[in-house]
Amino acid sequence: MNAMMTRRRFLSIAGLTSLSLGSVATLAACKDQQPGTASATQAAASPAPAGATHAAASPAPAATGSMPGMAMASATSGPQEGAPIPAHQVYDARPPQAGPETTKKLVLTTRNDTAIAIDKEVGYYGWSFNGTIPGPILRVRQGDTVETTITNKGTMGHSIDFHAAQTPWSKNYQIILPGDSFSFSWTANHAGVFMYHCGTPPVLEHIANGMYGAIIVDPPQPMRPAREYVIVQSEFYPTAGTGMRKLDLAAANAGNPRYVVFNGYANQYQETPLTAKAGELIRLYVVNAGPTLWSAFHVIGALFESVYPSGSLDSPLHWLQTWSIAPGDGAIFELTIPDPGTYPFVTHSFAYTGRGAIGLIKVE
Ligand SMILES: [Cu+2]
Repeated sequence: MNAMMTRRRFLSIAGLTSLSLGSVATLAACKDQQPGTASATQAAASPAPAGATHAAASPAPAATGSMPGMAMASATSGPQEGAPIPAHQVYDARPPQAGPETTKKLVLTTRNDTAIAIDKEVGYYGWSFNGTIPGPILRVRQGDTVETTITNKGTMGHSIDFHAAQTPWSKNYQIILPGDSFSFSWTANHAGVFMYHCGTPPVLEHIANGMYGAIIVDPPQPMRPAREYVIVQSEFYPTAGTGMRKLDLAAANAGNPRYVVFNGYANQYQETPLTAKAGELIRLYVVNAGPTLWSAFHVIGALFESVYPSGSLDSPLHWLQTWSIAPGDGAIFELTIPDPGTYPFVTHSFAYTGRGAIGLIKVE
């Protein structure tokens, strides 16, 4: 691991960070959901100016032991398995709009105390950005400067990795210790939809536990008006049984999830369908957070008028039936559904479809 940051170098960067944080006057409206509350309200991450709540940087904790971020998951400590699960709130799949300002301020908080429901009987002690799984939907415009501040309110080291960014991993994606904040800027050079996630080793555990989300980068010329939704596919690997569960690390390593879900909860858009009007253009921004399985994204009863592979706007393909999205990738789907009715969206990888990866689009 000689490429990883040394503690000395990390503390050096953390020190610089705490100096720079004072200039972060206005922060994004990324509502930080508190522990114990339901998981899934979208922490609207539009870089809107309101809601400056995360400006203060906590002092760095005293250095003890070695790299907290390298610690293994706390799957055997902390809250107890079998406890009652929290109420679920439907994750709002509607993306925020990007504001007109060319400098966007994003504020993300990492946590280890995000208790969520995965279905009606099973909950999970997850880790998160801003207290929801997935984290907030972020949206900026191509060319924007994105001033990002990560505050670690967790119990171990966390980090950030924006797939939308071209920025040095060795400087900006390194481990942030509990209690610390870190700020850096990057330029959104390419439009599309991208994953963001925690990249702290073991990355499998940080993603499996919920540390991911989607960021949309709009092109300079806006895409056609459409009914837009963001769908993040991911896997959960809870231990067997009902009530609150923790990570089953063996299952995660085997790539054998109990659940494959859209936006953090099994089948949630069956009970609360996404909606559209007949003949209306629908645009789905889909990210496959994994951590391990591919998504075979498909809408039953419809074809994709356009698919933008990997979220890239340069080379759309037309009239496709199913599109494969690798873990860590995204794609934009445009479709128009001419007839009213109910149209399921699934991963067409059917060993996993029944584990929670079915939603509905209700067309009226
Ligand atoms: Cu993490």
